[in-house]
Amino acid sequence: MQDKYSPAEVEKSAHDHWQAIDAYKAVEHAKDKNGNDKKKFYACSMLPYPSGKLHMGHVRNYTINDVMYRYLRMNGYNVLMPMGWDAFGMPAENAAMANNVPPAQWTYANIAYMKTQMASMGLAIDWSREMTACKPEYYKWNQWMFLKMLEKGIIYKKTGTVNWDPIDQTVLANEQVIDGRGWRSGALIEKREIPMYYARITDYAEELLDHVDNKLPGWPERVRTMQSNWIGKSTGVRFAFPHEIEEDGKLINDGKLWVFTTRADTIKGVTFCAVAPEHALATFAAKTNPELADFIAECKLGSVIEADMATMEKKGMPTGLFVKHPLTSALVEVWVGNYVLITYGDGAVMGVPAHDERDFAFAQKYVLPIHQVIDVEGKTFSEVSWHDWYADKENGRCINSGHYDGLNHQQAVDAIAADLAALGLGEKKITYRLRDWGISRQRYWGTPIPMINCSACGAVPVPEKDLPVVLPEDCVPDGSGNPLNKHEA
Ligand code: ANZ
Repeated sequence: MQDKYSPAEVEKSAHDHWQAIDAYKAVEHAKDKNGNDKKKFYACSMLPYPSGKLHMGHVRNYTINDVMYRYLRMNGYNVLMPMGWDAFGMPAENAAMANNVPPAQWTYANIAYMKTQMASMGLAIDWSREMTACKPEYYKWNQWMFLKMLEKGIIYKKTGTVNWDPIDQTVLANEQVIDGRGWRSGALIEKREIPMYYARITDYAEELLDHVDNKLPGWPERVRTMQSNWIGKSTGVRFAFPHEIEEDGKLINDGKLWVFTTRADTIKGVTFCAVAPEHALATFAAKTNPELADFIAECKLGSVIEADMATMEKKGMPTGLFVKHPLTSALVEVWVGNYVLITYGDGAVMGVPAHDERDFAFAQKYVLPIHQVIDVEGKTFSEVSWHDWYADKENGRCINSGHYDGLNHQQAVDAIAADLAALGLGEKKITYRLRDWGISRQRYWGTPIPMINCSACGAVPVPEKDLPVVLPEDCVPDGSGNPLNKHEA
């Protein structure tokens, strides 16, 4: 027994011994002393991103699982602790640019170094079960799953909006856009529509919500709330303002301007409609209105981040186009509003400035009429400043709304939805904030999408037997364009 603990000696000899006997190699059927299969336990930690060096968060994380491993093993379990590297992604591209080396080289060097650090901790890892996300033998299975999901229609292609840097000719991540400019070029960022692959996660919105509400025992309330806000279920009415706006002899969107509202009870308070800058009516009006075209272009320069859009100054311009109110047939002017998102609902809203705070700000700025249709007993309405109670669903009653007068929120929504349905112009609808997940990031250092873009027959899935589609590892991104486009092979 030594009287002083010398980690360099003691730990080294223990590690050497464990290595010599392959102490942490997991076997599939370990037996107890009676010859029965031991109970299995899979102790997989979060796999690290190979950023360069382990940090103390890693040390804590892996120590916890290491302790659990040893405890369970001493209690007769057959334990498996694998390890792996979450090795694709943008930091490797950034490091590659800074050091002028391929991301692959930087990544593999980091993995080698971090592995020596893990080894020096003596973690009970079965290194024969190591995986590295940027290696073809691993991402082959990403590609295989992609093809399976494509086959099932869970993965599909459509145009999506991205941040486009016009100088560097590249797609930027949200965090690479600083005050509307590219982090490297300083260029004003454009929103650009490009074809991308998406996973249809919105098909699972209700199931996800059910899990958040009922099947996450023990999860903190805060996490549940965040999850359900992210899914963002919204119950309302989708309806159309009919119109006769034609382009090349054809009615635009079949002569209907669709909107989604959670406040159908305020339908008689509509004093304008607002569409997103990307909406078909906006595009059409801009063709003959250069000022509007400039405004739309300016809107497209802005952020694609929803939180930014919520707080920015409300701006708009009239299109000169009119639609008809579905219940009164009154003409309603269509505006383009920078606060209307093309990606939510139908990319258009009915403007009810008396009862919606954004519409109120908009109407004040552009001197549009404000028409009160909800009254709360004991409150006095004002057209000059906004009050929270204007949107009160609990205590509000319809006024100035013809035969809906006196109804409360739910009664009015039901009656109005029924009347719109009878006209064939609307119905109750559930909308989710959750968006389908864009899985092609248009960058280099990631799993290649296993599709062949054939000039004759379009996008064709790579046959399963030809997987993996291998990513070249010798590209050095320089920040301009995608390095794969410049790769000869
Ligand atoms: C008229 C109205 C009157 C509204 C009122 C609210 C209060 P959530 O709860 O998030 O679903 N909206 C609909 N589509 C939009 C889009 N593409 N971009 C921006 N806003 C949009 O919110 C639904 C409400 O958000 C809808 O109800 C609509 O404004 C607006 F007193 O319609 B509301």
